[in-house]
Amino acid sequence: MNFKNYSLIALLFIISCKNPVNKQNSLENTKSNNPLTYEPFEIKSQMLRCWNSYTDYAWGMDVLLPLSKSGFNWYNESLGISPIDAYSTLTVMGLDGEAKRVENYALNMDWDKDVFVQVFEVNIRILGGLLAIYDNTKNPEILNNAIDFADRILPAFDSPTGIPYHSVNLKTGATSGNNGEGSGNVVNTAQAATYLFEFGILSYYSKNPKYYQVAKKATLAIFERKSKIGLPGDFINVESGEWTNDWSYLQAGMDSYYEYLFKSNLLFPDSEINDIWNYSLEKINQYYSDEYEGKQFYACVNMHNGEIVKRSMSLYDAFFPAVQALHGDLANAEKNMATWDWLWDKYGLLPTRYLYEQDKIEYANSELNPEIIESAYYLHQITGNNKYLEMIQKYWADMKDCCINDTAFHAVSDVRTMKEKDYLATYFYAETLKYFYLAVVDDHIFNFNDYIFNTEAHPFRKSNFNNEKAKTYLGIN
Ligand code: DMJ
Repeated sequence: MNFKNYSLIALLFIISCKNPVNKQNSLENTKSNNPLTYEPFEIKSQMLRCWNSYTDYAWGMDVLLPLSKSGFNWYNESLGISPIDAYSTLTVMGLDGEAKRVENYALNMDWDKDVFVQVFEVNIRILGGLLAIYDNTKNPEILNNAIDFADRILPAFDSPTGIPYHSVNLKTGATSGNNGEGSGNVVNTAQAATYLFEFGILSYYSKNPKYYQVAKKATLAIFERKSKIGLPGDFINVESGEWTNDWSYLQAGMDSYYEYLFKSNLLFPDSEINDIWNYSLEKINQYYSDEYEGKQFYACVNMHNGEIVKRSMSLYDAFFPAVQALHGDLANAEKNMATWDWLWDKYGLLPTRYLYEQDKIEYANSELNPEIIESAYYLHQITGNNKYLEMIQKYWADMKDCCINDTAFHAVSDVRTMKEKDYLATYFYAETLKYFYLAVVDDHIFNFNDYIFNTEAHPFRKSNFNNEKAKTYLGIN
């Protein structure tokens, strides 16, 4: 089938499913009017439609603004974040012409840019994306490009603690910034220590341990500063190593620190990191776990005494059932997933933050985030239970109801009113559509068991990495 036909089908599809429903205050209304089944082709045609809109209205820019039909850059100059993030989804879906265009685009990208970039964000999206291109193509110029990019963010780690500064200038290597929490050079724990996975892959492919070692130093710097009861805090000064806040949780700000303690080990076994992961998981279950009114939640606690300081959940922590399931803790994964599905059903999307003790939304926006779909996908793959596939089908139907438009999809500024927001996050290409697609494709097209995903859903084939070589290339003792 050629692309004109794809476009026609996509257009007919949009016309047939565009049926905005105001879900406010009505549980009945959370039932979608869209059919609760879909085929891989539907997601692929949506990916192509959204991709074509990006190339039509925002090509070369970081983000598509789908309502104003324009583009937006994170900084003064574009880093091409949407295409680089989209690459692995384009290849997984067999959109090879589009993927080749991104490969060429990335090859021509000159990272010598006088811009301060957020180290965490560009690591998971750009370095992760470039490594996914290399993993797929084995094009040595792409690897050189990834090395060049990584070498430009490496000066961020040159702090007294080894924890990276919030931002680094790609041209000069100057560092800057804090994230608004306290004064000085402060980062959250995820920004401090979400590097083992990408830096490990780069060390493997470049045969240069320096990247993994820098990432490991930052991770150890967080772990070694845990409290007496074994919990890290959520914000830290990268120069003094002092915690600037004493909360501890699974939510945005700490989420991917935990995710990478676990996942990096699945590609590159490192007993020291594995021990830290097992220790941390025990503390998560001991202190964050909060069975409240018959449901499994994970609360915010004080890092020093473990007491609950806030009963809240952010949509980002919906990644955790996936980690629990992959780790083999199906009992907790399934209980946790049920809670997320319950929250989804209240609104027909997840609000950014919800206070479960008060049954109240704290932040009502929702930006087409992938985590709940990711967890249902892992659980469906691992348990084979069709209820998880049905959840994913419901999430897709609901997302179409609230967020589809004539260009692509859009975020919402309030899940109670579904007020439109003119933004399409780069992870919608990298993650959200990928998980919807993978949930329904045959195993012979993509076998879940063969891959480990980075936190931005870039899949890396396990068989590409040999444990013995990894020890040498990453410098693992
Ligand atoms: C993604 O950019 C990554 O998954 C990150 O770790 C946190 N969540 C966003 C999408 O919600």
